[in-house]
Amino acid sequence: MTTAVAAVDLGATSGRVILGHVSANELSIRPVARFPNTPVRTIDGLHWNILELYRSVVAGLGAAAREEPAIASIGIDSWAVDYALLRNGRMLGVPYHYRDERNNAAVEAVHGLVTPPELYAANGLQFLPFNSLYQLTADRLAGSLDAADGVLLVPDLLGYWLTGRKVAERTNASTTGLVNIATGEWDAALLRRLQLPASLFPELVDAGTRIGPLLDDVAREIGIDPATGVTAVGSHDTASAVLAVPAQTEDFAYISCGTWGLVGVELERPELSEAGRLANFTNEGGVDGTVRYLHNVMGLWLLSESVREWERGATPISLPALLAAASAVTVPVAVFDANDPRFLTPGDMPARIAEWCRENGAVVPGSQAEFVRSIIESLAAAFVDAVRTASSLSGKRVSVIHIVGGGSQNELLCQLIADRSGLPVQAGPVEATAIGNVLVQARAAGLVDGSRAAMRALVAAAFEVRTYTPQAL
Ligand code: ADP
Ligand code: LRH
Repeated sequence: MTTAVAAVDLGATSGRVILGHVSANELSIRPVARFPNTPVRTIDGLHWNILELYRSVVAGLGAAAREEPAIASIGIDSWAVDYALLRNGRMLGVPYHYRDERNNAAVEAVHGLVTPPELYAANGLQFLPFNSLYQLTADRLAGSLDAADGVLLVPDLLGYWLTGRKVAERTNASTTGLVNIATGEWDAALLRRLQLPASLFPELVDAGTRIGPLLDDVAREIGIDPATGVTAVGSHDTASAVLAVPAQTEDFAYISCGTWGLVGVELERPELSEAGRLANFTNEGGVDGTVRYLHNVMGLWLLSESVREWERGATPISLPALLAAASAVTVPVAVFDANDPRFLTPGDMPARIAEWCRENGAVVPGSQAEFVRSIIESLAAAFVDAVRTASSLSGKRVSVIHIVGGGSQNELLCQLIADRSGLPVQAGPVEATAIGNVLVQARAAGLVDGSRAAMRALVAAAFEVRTYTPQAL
């Protein structure tokens, strides 16, 4: 029997296809394809290049099949909230990027129909202006829903194109704001109040469900046995990442750190207090019915968007060199509010940071190195604040902070989190999301023991995790 599965993991900045090998005491991953995920701005806004992503996924699966002809299954995860509209199975238009600015009017329209406290009681979600319910309302107001008879979130859309079967995987569906926090089903009453047709939304399935075999044409294009199935994984990337946190204790907080910093704790039941709502903490669906009680911190988007600005018309910047220069900065730098909404949309991030500093009486960073230092200090402060708030709101003790994802390679960031929190920080694995994707498939294929603790022990044994010990500030 094969022990191989293929994980497709699409982040907001890049995507990869990874081969995972799993047995009771072995877990290894091998990246077989990496590709950029570059959004496209047109006259009608900011979009994902979804066809290019699909082409890259199919090509990447082809590379996986050449290395490992017998793959037990394929799983797909991506960033949350974004979707395609469909009619008779055909995609209508090009999916919007959640950083598109069309949601502002929709937020007001939604809150005119259902107040924020009512929304929180129904869906348990933090307010993010791009939660799918606002985007769908923007579509409704633009008349775009009139022609639609279906909605699929990005991983479900790609799964549909691979298999012909339309479903909504629950962890990602929870980020729409339209799944009821108590029942785990589409919230019919909320949909009615928001004037969104319930018929748009497909059957909800749990991570681990087999979606179906590949379509014959697709299997031929990939070069793989058409019986190879697509399995629903924690298709919200953050759900997969949290599953693969190599925690050896119950008392952990996590930071899933890439484009975003998703900071929180894992709970067995939702935490729906008014204090949590006001602190903008979310109850997103985790694998196995767990709750990801977390807050979205702006994340390394602040850094990547600054680098994009500095590289405009100039030579490319080396990230390791920039981070080394930031580590060497000795002057005190501004700690700005990384959660400020002005940082959400694409644009000149250093200018926005400088603007924040001027408005708040802080010293504007004087060089690229100082800007980067200021960004990393500010992220560390926001992360530690979110860990403390998650712990106090949920009552969950935290004795260690795990950081996973691309940001776990940022040594300065990891050390500053340890220093500011006074807690040990365990960094890695970088590819936690793909690993969580692999693990759910491996469990569904019977390759690995079912408990989350057993899966996390496997991750801890298989991947290097670096410990940062708090130093006095
Ligand atoms: P996403 O899944 O959101 O696309 P990733 O988890 O891939 O994000 O993380 C991407 C981030 O990781 C980059 O924005 C960058 O800041 C950070 N990163 C990548 N490589 C390195 C590195 N060698 N050292 C430090 N940070 C890195
Ligand atoms: C991280 C992420 C996050 C969402 C955002 C849209 O990639 O999925 O959890 O809030 O993208």
